[in-house]
Amino acid sequence: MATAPHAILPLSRLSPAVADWVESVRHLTQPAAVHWCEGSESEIRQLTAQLEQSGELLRLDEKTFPNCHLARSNPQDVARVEHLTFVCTRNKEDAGPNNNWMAPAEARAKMRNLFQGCMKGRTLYVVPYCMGPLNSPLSRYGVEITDSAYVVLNMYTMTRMGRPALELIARTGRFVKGLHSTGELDPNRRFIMHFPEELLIESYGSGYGGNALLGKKCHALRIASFQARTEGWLAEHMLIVGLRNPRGETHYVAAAFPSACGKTNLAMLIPPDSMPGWKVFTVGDDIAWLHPGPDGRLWAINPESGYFGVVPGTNPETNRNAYDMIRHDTLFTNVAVTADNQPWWEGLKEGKPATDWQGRPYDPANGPAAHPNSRFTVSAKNNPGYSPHAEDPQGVPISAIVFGGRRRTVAPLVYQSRDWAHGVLVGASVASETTAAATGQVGVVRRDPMAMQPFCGYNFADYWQHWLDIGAKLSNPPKLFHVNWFRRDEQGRFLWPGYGENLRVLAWMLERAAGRAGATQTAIGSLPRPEDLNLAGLNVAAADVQELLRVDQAAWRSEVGEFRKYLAQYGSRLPAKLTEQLDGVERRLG
Ligand code: SAT
Ligand code: MN
Repeated sequence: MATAPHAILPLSRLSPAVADWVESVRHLTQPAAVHWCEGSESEIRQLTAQLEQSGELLRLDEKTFPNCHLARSNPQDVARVEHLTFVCTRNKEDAGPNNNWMAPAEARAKMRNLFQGCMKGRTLYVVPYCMGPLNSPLSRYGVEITDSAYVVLNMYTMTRMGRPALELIARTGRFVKGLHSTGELDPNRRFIMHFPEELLIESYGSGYGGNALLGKKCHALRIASFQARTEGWLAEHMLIVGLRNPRGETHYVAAAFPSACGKTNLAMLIPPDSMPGWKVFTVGDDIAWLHPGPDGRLWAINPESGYFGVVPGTNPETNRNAYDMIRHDTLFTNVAVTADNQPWWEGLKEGKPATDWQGRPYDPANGPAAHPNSRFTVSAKNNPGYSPHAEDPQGVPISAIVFGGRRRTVAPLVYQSRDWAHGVLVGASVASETTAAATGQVGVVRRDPMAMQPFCGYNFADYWQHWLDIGAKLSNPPKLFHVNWFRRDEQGRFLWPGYGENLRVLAWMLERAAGRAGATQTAIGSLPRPEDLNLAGLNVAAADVQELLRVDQAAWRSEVGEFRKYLAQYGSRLPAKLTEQLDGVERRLG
């Protein structure tokens, strides 16, 4: 336990910069009380008990789900709200066509109005946090002020939160300010504003996930991506996974997929029985901060310390580790419950729902029992596959970067880019069917470059240039790939089993990175021939494998045309190198 003399200083005296800001927010929002979060277990126990008492948290069956709770959100507040999320840079062009933009002064005035007196009768919590291991030079700090104790509990799990973080802030003086109030939970009075030039986030009117846990998407992606550009690194929407092959060598892969496309499952992959000797370690499941290292390689840390994962579909077959890790010390949001008070969700093989996610008696006529975007919040330490190197201050070296989306057609199972610059084009060209992770229509294909469409804090054209610049700095860059686990046939049947079997594709990538595996050259990049993949013990028809590895020239020509139209909106800011790469693909397609 902390014994240094300063450890007994009240938190409010550790950092004058933080204290001044808290004071000005207190003045604006007029809370009944101010609570500085220590981040201790007893504090969290107390907050939990308080929320149980008020009915905001429901304790689940203690025998089968020890120390697990359920929170039900407002039914109008179940996902990120991209149409209400803004990047407020001084110049509109710096936010780019990929962001909603508002002039900073206008946004500040609007938010001031909303925040005025909004915490009357409530407690204002001050949550100092560190994104990344506490002892890492790659970590960054923030302070979230919130009036939601539920947010505090989530931040406790998702970040290194409390006194040690505030001590680091006091020492370094640099932190991201995040002001959050649940307000009235009125979708018409809801905004998530980012001021990257001021390292400031203001969020009002939602208590849900990425809208409210400001360390996550708001800080670790939108603000951090902006900061990373000026500092020469990358903040990405990527999982980080370690793969140990039967020879005992471990390589690390970072993979970018849109929300609710299986990042958590890939990060916790269980090797199929037919691939003995492989072992998989999770470093992170959602966000990677990537830094060029002194050795010319790219090194990654996971800024988070927990998982805020999609619950439905989790079962022993899809993700054994996740299934096991959420059976204790887990906070569920918007799942259903059984008659004996166990959490329940679609995809679970046992039990049946008695009460749906809104707390109503379950009736299939009302739709799924658990909300499709219901979530678990759980510490990374609960994960049986948590990497022993996940907290290494210098991060882990990345051998391959994977981009992917959810596409019924066009994109083959896997292809490798020709080089870094072509890989930037491949990443930029990601398109994916929308999911329940954000409010709006589900299942429509949209462009989602590097899976960062909702999360890049600046103009994508500048972002692609930054990617190109980072590559130029690396003497030993990771190899870049694209995957699609979600190909279907004309009847809508998935061609690839996914989950653990995805290891076959990852294994090919690592062999490629080591210069060992074969491939065939195509217009879009290198694809494995069936004989280049380890398909031993895999139950997929040869014809399906052929189809998964086919490049449909006509479909790709139209894909390139669509992508060119999309890129046109970035105008003269678009890096010439990217257009050259696209021209190259088009030429090769003939
Ligand atoms: O709600 S979150 O933004 O945290 C989850 C997600 O969309 O990936
Ligand atoms: Mn995500």
